[in-house]
Amino acid sequence: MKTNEIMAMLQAKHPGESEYLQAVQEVLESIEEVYNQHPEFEQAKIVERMVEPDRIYTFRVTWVDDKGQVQTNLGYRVQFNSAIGPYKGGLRFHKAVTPSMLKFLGFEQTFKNALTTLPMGGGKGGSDFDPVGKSNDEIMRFCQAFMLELWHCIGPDEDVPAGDVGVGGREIGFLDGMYRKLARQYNTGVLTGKGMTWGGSILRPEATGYGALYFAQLALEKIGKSLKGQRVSLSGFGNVAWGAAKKAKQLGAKVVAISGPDGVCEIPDGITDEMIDYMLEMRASNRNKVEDMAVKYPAATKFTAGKKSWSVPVDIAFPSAFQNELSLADAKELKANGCWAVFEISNMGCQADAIHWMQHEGGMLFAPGKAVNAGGVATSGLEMTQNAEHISWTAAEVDERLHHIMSAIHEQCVKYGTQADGKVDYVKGANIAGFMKVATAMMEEGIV
Ligand code: 2IT
Repeated sequence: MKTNEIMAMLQAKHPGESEYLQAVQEVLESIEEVYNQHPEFEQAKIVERMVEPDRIYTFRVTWVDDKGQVQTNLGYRVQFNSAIGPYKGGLRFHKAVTPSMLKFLGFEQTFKNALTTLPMGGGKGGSDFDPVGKSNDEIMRFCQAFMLELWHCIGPDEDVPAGDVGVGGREIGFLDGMYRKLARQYNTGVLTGKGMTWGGSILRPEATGYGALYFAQLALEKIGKSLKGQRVSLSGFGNVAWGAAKKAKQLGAKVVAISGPDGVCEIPDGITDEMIDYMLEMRASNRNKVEDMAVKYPAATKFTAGKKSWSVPVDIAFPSAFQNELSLADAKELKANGCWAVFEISNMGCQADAIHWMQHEGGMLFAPGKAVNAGGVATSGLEMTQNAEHISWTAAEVDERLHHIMSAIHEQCVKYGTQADGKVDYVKGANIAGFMKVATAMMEEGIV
């Protein structure tokens, strides 16, 4: 396998699908050497099969807004790879959603889910529906219309969606309510991220952020450091940043910046529990403005329009909003201001040249989303287990399992990513470990 040959083939087949091509290129570069040590992979054309989704559903979603106007959006479900289990992955509602975006996310999800140690394949879905400025009723009507099509494509042993950007507990509620109505299945693990009274797992809302901070703690321990006393920045103020802020604070780090599409909110003395709770209200308002935090807590914060979190001096940065949100220039600015580690919680949060620079010239510690943020989908897997057993575990039980899974993911990165100088290349480690598991399953299942 030669990465450039496969990429040329993919570019010809999928012109302009930039996020998807970027995600594939990153994985192929990491695995090329290992792949070429296995002639049986080449013979079974594992890479050629793995880079294409098994299937993609595309559907029209029509709904009526509060003014009585008819609206039409596009809906998708990308079922990427089922070699190790049912398709599993979130739904993203965002105005910029395209097939390229969902294919990149489904591809990443396949390897991430493999790392969790649980039997879950990879999938992703969503819509170009823009939740910004929508009322609660509009969100409900859209979710119901979306599920009218999606329910044909999913099932507890077939494909299990969850939340992602723009889809949180409220949206999962509306989606699940409609699924129950249509499918007449009431004990379903067909969606995860459910509410606590109807089959959800305790700690699932926090899990992506908690897992990321557990992972960071393990990576820091490996080099004789800890999170205690570190100044950290997050981006966004959604579900992921919220969970990360909670755990960062519990572990003794100081969260000094969060952000939004409108700018950055600096919090020089560190985020408080009250502010962390307020992040939830900010998200539920659908205003999508981080300035609201500065308006609510003017004495403790400073809002700067048009700036990102990466302009704020910190020790450790946690991109936790959207793909490609951290550029090469941002990486250089972070480093110049004293930052020495970046843990990506968003999927593909850093641009490829930024990652390369941080790992080489910049001499920074970097760990990729598919390892760092895997605690979210892992806890979705734990929710599926609880649903299948008709029981609910306690917070302590879920947290212990999450911690155990994050340790296992970290160990796999160390196993496959340790370099000659003893340092861990977490990009290589995560990509090779995830790839080897999926490739082994595909080999054993034959040419299908
Ligand atoms: O990117 C992700 O891993 C998620 N959005 C969570 C997926 C899930 O199925 O919990």
